[in-house]
Amino acid sequence: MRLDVISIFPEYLQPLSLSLIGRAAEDGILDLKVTNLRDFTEDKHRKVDDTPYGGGAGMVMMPEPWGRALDSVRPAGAQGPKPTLIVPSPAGAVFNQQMAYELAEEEHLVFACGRYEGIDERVVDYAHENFNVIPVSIGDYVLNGGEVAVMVMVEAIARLIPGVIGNPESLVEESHSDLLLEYPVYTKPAAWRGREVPEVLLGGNHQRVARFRRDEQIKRTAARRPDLITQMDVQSLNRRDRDA
Ligand code: 6GU
Repeated sequence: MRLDVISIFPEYLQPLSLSLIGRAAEDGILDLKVTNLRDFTEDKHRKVDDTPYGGGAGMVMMPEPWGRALDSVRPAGAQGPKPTLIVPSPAGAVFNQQMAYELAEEEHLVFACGRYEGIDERVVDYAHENFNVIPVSIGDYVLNGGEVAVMVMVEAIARLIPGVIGNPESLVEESHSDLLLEYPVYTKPAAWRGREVPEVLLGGNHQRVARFRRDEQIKRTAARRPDLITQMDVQSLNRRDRDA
């Protein structure tokens, strides 16, 4: 997968070259490139923002540097499939595991990090000519810019790409892959500070273990994330009961 990030703070994205993601880049599974938006300014001060038309607080990112930066990633009139352009914004659709799965299938993802009060809306409009544009939020709170949100999304997406994670089986049972939260886990010692590991886990009866974990998942989800229970369809619950 090719992955481009455009930002006025490329140093913010440095951690992407560490850990599993960095290894994947070294192994050639990911082609990761961070671009400095200021490299596409043409004035002495490398200016990227200006005051908003209509007034109001803060500054708006100017269209010209963004237009040139996007053209550098995908030249206007280029042939072949459009890359997906993710525009991090608190006004976007909320990112979730389903989106991570879908984006992990893409050949080329581009992230356009806004700062200040946002990017001139005409940039997003223009970008539709060369990209599949998706404004995305990572939750209902406000960040200063898209960079931290991009780190979150890239980690969630990249780990789903074959070869990025050492043990692909760990992808199967994790929270949100099926709308139920993960069951609690325990390791040795069997008793610690007066607290014991649930007896069923010590026994080795695989069917009892599976049923115990399923029940814990449901209890935990109902207590912490009742909204997920509401989203869950009866069919998948029944399937789960039958298989347990
Ligand atoms: Cl993606 N960007 C910004 N600036 N703030 C956010 C966000 C994104 N998601 C939640 N808050």
